[in-house]
Amino acid sequence: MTITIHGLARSRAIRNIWASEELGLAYVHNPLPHGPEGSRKPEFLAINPNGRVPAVEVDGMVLWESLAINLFLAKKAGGPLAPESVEEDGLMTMWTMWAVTEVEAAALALLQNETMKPEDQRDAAVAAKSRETLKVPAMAAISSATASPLPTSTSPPASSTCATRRSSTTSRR
Ligand SMILES: N[C@@H](CCC(=O)N[C@@H](CS)C(=O)NCC(=O)O)C(=O)O
Repeated sequence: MTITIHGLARSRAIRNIWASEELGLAYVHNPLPHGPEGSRKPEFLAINPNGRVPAVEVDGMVLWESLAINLFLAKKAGGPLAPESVEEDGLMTMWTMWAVTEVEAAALALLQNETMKPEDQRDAAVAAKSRETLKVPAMAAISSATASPLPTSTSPPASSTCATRRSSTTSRR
């Protein structure tokens, strides 16, 4: 399998880099910067017309949306991270959709307003509201090791933000 992952490691591309590492897949990482010099260049818009990273190319097939990419990679690679049944596939899709629709926005707002932004630009009210939003019952369920249907995992290889830019192309593995 030939995989190219476009997008800075400090972006949602980290999800695909992390998944590839967990799956033991070789990949080429193109740390494409955001904006006119990178994600909005015509060459990249031909890959992802949304102008956002990540996008991946797998054996000539193009995929974007970081979590859809991860589900694809898990299934394509097979092994312990792939679903063993339609039922398990359903659970993987359910938790993935839940993460992106119910958790991501509040988690990002909390992260930005508690750690990522310069202190004088942080909004404590937004952080507090985000923290409340994240207190959904399912969050408590996955916090409990015994109640969790999710496998334990290693730590991510790098912090995930959308903040910095790099420009070189690097090969992994
Ligand atoms: N739902 C998309 C979100 C992609 C996204 O917002 N990516 C950000 C980086 S984390 C981006 O490309 N920002 C640059 C831009 O919008 O120009 C995914 O999960 O892949």
